[in-house]
Amino acid sequence: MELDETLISRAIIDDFLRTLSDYVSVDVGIVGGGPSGLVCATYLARAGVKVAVFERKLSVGGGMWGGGMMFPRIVVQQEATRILDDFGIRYREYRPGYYIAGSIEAVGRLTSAAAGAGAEIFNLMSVEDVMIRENKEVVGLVINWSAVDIAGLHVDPLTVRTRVVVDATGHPAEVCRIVERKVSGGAFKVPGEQSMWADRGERALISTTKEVYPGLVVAGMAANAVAGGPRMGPIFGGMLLSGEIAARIVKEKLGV
Ligand code: 48F
Repeated sequence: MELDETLISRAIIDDFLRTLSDYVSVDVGIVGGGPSGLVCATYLARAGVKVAVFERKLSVGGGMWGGGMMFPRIVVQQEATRILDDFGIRYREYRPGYYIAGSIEAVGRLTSAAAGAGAEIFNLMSVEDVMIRENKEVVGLVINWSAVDIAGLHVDPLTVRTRVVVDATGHPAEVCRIVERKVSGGAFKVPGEQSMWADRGERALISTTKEVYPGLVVAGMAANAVAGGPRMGPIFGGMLLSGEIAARIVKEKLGV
C-alpha cells in the first residue's frame, strides 16, 4: 500500500477536532499536568468521570522531570508508597521512611496511567481565564494555544464548560490567582507559598487540598500557595497524596 500524506493529515485533523469538540463540555477540567494533576486525573477517570487535563507545555510532568536540582530522582515518604505501587513506579528504601524513585520513570508511569484510564490530555494549551457566574461559582475554563501566548498574538480564546475545575498549576496557583483577581468583594485571597519546610509543607497538603471556591478545587503545590503553606522541595509524596485527595473531593461533589 502506498502511503498518502493527505490521509495522514486528515486522520490527525479529523480525530483531534472530534475529540476537542467532545471536550468542550466536561465533568472536570484539570489545569496543569504535573504529578498532582496526573494522579487526580487518573483516579477520576478510573471512576468514569469525564476529565480533561490542560497542560501549557509540550510535555506533562511539571516539576517532576528534573527531580532535585536536575538529579532525576524523587524522594517519597512511607505514606505515599502505596500510590507508587498503584501506578507501578519502582522505588527502593534509602533510609527508614525515605523512598527513592526515578523521576523519569515516575512521570512516564503517571502519564501512562492517566491516559490509559481515559483522561484526555490536551498539551500545548494554556488556561488563561475562567468562567464565573453571578460572582459565586466557577463554571468553566477559557483556553488558548500556548503558541498564541508565546508569540504575543491577540487571538481570542475558546471555552470549556466544567462541573468542577482543579487548579493543579503548581507554585503560581494560576487559576486561583485569576479567581482572586476577578471575584469582586475581595472574598478570595491567595497569599502565596512560604519558604521551604519539607515536613510542614508535605503535611499541610492534606488539609490545604480542598474546594477553595464553589466549583474550584486546588491540588498540589498550588494548594499550599493558596493557603500560605510552605514549599517542600523534591519530596513528592505530598503531591501524589494531594492528587488523590482532590479526586476524592471531586467525586464527592459529583456524587460518583
Ligand atoms: O509544578 P507542577 O509539577 O505542579 P504540582 O503537581 O507539583 C509540584 C512539584 O512538581 C514541585 C514541588 C514538589 O515538591 O513543589 O514543584 O503541584 O506542574 C504544574 C503544571 O501546570 C502547568 C505547568 O506547565 C506544569 O506542567 N500549568 C501552569 N499554569 C498553567 C498550566 C496554565 N495556566 N494552563 C495550563 N497549564
